[in-house]
Amino acid sequence: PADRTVLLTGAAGGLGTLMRELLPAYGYALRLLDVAPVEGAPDAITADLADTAALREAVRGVDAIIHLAGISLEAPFDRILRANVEGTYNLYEAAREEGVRRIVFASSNHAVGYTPRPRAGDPLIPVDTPRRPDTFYGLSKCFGEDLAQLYWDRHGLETVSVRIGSCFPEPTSVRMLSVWLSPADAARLFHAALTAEGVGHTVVYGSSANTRLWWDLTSARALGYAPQDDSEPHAARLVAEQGELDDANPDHAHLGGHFCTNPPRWPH
Ligand code: NAI
Ligand code: 15L
Repeated sequence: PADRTVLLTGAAGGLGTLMRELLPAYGYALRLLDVAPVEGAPDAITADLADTAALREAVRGVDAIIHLAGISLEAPFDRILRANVEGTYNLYEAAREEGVRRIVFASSNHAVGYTPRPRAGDPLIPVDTPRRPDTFYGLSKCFGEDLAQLYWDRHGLETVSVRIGSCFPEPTSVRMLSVWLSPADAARLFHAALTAEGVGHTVVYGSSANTRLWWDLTSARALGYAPQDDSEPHAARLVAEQGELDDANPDHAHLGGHFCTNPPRWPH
């Protein structure tokens, strides 16, 4: 895809920074957008998702969009509404108006966060498990997935909704041993989501090939995603520090972990 220009929204964030480093190796030319300045990228577009004129210009001429921008933790409903619900709608409208063919949407495991965590011997959680958002944040990801379905059915705009687990350089908790998406696997998955044929609207979980995986990667693999990493080498250290997940601990009862009990708040 050497000639493919991709708009990366949320380029100043944690995942955006990792993808700015990793995706150019796949041949993409990245156009960057964030409401915050993007360090080391003077050409980045500084715009809020509320700015429909700026979005229209930002999406003009791109082959695809990776949509990471938004509030990534729990926040008051009005803020989630503006950034994640209206913001994602504004981006889809701009994409529709400018004829963009595909969006990769950063959904989240918190769209299904209240799903009970599988115990030993339970089947993996399928992508069509009923949505059970654990926060207003997770609810906004359910909206994004439904918006994506509408824009496919009505307008033929394709989306891969990636229910990302935890994408950080290393897993830092015992829960993350199950849900970790290594940055290198995230780049593999986004590349697969950008290049697979005929995705319509496809929902996938975004994780590495973790030994302790909780959910089913079949739909991700069907895109051509072949994860190379596994969190298990971090297990001995994390379990020694934190202990195994405890069936009596409410923080450990659901896929969403502590988002179900004491969600981390958006600091800004
Ligand atoms: P982050 O909070 O580090 O980055 C989000 C970026 O979006 C920030 O740079 C922020 O300035 C920008 N942003 C927020 N509101 C905006 C607005 N109204 N207009 C323009 N830009 C705005 O989050 P992170 O970790 O990089 O996540 C990226 C995306 O992936 C988010 O949508 C998040 O919900 C999703 N995700 C991330 C996971 C992870 O493990 N990192 C897990 C599941 C989902
Ligand atoms: C998310 O959706 C958050 O954006 C990210 O910061 C992590 O907390 C992740 O989920 C997680 O579940 O660990």
